[in-house]
Amino acid sequence: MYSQALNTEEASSDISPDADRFQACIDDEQRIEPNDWMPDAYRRTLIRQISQHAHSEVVGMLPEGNWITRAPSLRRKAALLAKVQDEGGHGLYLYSAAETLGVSREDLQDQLLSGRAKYSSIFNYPTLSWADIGTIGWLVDGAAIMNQIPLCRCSYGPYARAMIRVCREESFHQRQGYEIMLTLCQGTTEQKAMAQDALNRWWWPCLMMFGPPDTDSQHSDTSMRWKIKRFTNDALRQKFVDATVPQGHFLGLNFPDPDLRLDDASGHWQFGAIDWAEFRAVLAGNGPCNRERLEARRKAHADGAWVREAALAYAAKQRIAA
Ligand code: BYC
Repeated sequence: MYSQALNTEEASSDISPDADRFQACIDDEQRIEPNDWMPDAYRRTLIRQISQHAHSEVVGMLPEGNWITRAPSLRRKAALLAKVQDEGGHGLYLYSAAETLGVSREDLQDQLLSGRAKYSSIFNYPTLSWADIGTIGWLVDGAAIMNQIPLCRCSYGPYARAMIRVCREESFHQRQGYEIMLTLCQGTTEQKAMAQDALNRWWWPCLMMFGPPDTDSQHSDTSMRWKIKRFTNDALRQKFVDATVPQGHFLGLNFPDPDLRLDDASGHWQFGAIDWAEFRAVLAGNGPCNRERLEARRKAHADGAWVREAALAYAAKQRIAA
């Protein structure tokens, strides 16, 4: 919707006086807004990252949505329903932010439904028990916060502003997840075992969420220069591990990593080797649930066709009446 008014037609060479001025603005911590001049590569990088982020929020509704009807109490059901709804909302803010760069909502949706678009690797794993819902809130939303708080200072205005509200809501999601874990860990032996099993299955995929190691991250250098990213993948992964390990120990849980140990000299938790072959397999479409998630998304889109038609018919009626 915003895209019609944007200056996306102008050829924007990345080597020009404009490019120098652009980088000077970034270096000076000024925000870039939709109608400002920007290098094509900056625009493409943002469209790629914001759309992948939006798709992740939308697909991220599925593993948890799966448990709404099976939540153990009315209170848990209401909280989970609200959380999943928030994620849908995050997807919508982010699609709107991507639209300000000149890409259409229809194209973005088509990319996701056709299987051409990437979304976070984490959402290709199954949710096998109620403890998985606690673990997703605690770890997946916890990882999301670590990655997304710096995005509130991203150089592109619409993305940075969208992230402020997203982060506030993610913070609530993380707490509801941790509270589920706390309840399970203070419960029966079976409940605590369920929490441990969920941690065992989700820990490594959560570490992968931060993306490939810095040595293999093809976009990090440029994105850091443009202040889209403020920290590298490895730096954020380490911050997440340092924040999360004491939380797990407080729950009385064990991390599935025999190499995990506190390095007294640096104060950081050192962790074992991540299985990057698994990450690459998930990205190639061969994770445990890739096909199922895409099918569920396509079905939801098809089932929602009548809502879109009704909304358009209603908008047309309103225009005639006005
Ligand atoms: N999964 O050069 P790199 C959420 C791709 S939503 C899949 O380091 P970049 C939540 C990457 O796209 C979670 N692909 O890339 C929702 C690139 O491929 P292309 C999503 C991944 O962009 C609901 C290639 O690997 N969060 O948290 O500099 C409920 C090389 O990587 C992944 C965001 O999207 C992955 N995990 O850094 C709860 C946040 N990692 O495009 C929670 C915004 C990397 O060249 N995004 N790839 O084909 C970012 O911060 C950055 O895009 C990333 C990757 C850190 C993810």
